[in-house]
Amino acid sequence: MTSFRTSTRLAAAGAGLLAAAAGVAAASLAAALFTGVPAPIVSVGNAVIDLAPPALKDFAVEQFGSTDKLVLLAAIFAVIALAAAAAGVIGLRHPRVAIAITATLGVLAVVAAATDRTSLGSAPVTVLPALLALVVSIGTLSWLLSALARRRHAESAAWGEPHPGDDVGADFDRRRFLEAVLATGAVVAIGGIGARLVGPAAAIASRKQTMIPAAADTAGAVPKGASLPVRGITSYLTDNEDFYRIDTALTPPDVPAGTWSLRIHGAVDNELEISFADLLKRRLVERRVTLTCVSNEIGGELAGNATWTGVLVKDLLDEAGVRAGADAVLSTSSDGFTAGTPIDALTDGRDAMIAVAMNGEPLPIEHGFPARMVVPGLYGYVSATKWLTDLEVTSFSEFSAYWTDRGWAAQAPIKTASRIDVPTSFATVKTGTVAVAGVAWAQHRGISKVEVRVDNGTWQQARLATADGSDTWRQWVWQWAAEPGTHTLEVRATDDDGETQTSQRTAPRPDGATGWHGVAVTVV
Ligand SMILES: Nc1nc2c(c(=O)[nH]1)N[C@H]1C(S)=C(S)[C@@H](COP(=O)(O)O)O[C@H]1N2
Ligand SMILES: [Mo]
Repeated sequence: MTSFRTSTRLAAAGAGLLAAAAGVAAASLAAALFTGVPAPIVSVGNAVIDLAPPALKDFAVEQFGSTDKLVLLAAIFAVIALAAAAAGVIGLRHPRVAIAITATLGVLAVVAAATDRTSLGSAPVTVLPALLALVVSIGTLSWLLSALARRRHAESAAWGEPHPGDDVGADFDRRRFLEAVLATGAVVAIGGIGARLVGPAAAIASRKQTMIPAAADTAGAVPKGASLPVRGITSYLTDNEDFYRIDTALTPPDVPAGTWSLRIHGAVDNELEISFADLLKRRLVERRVTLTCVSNEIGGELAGNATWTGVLVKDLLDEAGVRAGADAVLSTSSDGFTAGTPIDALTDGRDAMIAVAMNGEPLPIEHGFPARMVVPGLYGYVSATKWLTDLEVTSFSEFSAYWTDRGWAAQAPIKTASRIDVPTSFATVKTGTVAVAGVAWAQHRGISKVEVRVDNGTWQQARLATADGSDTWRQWVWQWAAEPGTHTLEVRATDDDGETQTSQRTAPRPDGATGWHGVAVTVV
């Protein structure tokens, strides 16, 4: 039995890592060169997202919120790195096993690419980058391993078979191996940087050229008094950069406006196919609407308030002529995500729209460029389809949508919620008057009252900021005469129907969390 020096084993592990990196980088660059084709590593991520048990997904969203995708990608990279390094070390003795491990990773990538719901490429183009990854990583690994092995064999031949315990790899051809490493490193760098530079290139370029005409029906100015002058309170309007992001697309689909169209079909009299230019010619309305994710925990941050510009869904449905009997619209994204929305919510006079702008700019790519739905009063997963391409007028009994397939309710109006922004949990504040403040929302019903209590005492009414319609959140503030000690502060809101938030704590699944938000603070 021969053994290898640690340095040889490290070199072999490095060879494995490098070979995998070369495959991933080359494939990412190849994918970036085609519009709408995800990198294989992204397809693997999308497969994990779709296959993961709902409980794991809930956990990921709860723990990592809008950064869940980075965490997932990091985890996938870590798994590949471990397998690749192991393949390198095993390859010192068993090159065929090393190739088999690498091939297995490659085949998984090919399968993930072939079944990626987010891919917009034709079938052969979609799997091309993954096939490239397979070929490049196997080729590179064989090459690097042979560079490691060559000198060894040369020496064995010169000095005869190694004796048990000999360190045969001690003197592998460092120069040749180093050359191979450098050459592979160059491939990794060029591929990696190239893929970064190209990105969702078509959509980015298209977004730069997109001009959204002024809305015929504007939102008007934000009422004076809708923003309270309290330090640390959530700002009334959310900047695009700060807006929470939740979706199942590991990288946003690359959809240029020029090739985009919206199909409206199903139980309608006239099927419509509307280009982006045609959509912009219709009557544009501008509205402030607060979006909320059903996964938001009590006190959570998965809500944001923006000014949206778009075409009312009702106008488009009127144009198409909805037939009697339909009770739902199934919206589909270019990335395969689907949502089922009650027709009532789209036609009862609320400002449900196909949005093309967010806070005065074309939709950011991550928020649905070129077009998405926005429906006041419903959680995002049943209404706010991004990268929207298809509306089918149908019935709830006829389909199940992406998240209803995974244990979430088919219908999900937003539940009344309130949050204490300041003081933050476990903050230390000074004795005296302390502003306790935050936001409350009950979209499309409106907030009529917010109350705060200290240490389970009597409920005290907070001052509400000026209302800005019923579809947005509302800031509130209560001046607390804080006395030394540790205290708990709790908040509850009442909507315009007179319903007060229940104290009963429930988890987000299946249709939104309930319970009161509380913070513990120390007064000194
Ligand atoms: N295509 C697509 N649209 C989607 C989703 C998605 O996963 N894919 N997620 C929905 C959910 S769960 C929410 S809460 C909102 C979030 O919108 P935002 O990311 O712009 O905040 O988008 C909705 N639209
Ligand atoms: Mo969501």
